[in-house]
Amino acid sequence: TRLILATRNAGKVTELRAILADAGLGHELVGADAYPEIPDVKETGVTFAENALLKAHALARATGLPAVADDSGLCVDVLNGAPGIFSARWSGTHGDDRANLDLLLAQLSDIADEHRGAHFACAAALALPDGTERVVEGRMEGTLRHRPAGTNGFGYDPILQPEGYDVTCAELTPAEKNAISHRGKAFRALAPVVRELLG
Ligand code: ITT
Ligand code: NA
Repeated sequence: TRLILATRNAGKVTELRAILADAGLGHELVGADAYPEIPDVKETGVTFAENALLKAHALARATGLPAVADDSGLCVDVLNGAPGIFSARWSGTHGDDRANLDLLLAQLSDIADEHRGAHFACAAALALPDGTERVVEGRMEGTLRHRPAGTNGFGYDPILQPEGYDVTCAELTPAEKNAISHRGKAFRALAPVVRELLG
């Protein structure tokens, strides 16, 4: 069966292909880029789960195929969970990873190491054309560096140091990141649900 990856974020697509293949999912994974005529859904939800479901349903409805979606972000303790669902557009320009990261670092410049706790969160949603839906969540706890380090990954990876590590997510290999990441945890939990519903 074909399974649509309802995301236009290239970093996510790369990670999802590896995570879902490692989880033993035999489905043909088709990126949303294969459907350029389908407009992006407005992310009007107030939680990661709501937005992930909105994205998955939009693609499933428009294509008639099952779709999985990811809504994710960085939640900073001292900012009461911001940027959160606004992570991709924190600087005002959607998807400008460098501007988003630079703004966040500037906002946290006075915050001492012991108060720089944060986590990545991911909601992984599955939607079928008939309206069936499932959603699961994953987290990765860590602390925020004062300066970016590393070139792997995407988004805020260069400033998040996972708990128990002395490197940033951008200094991990893709396999190392996927093994401990919010996205890895969420989609490894979703994989058996996909198998159960799609066969
Ligand atoms: P789609 O909606 O098309 O999937 P998007 O980038 O707009 O793409 P989100 O609204 O879920 O997706 O925003 C996710 C943002 O959170 C992303 O742009 C990064 O800034 C951040 N983020 C999420 N997961 C991350 C990760 O594993 N590493 C670094 N940053 C991450
Ligand atoms: Na979002």
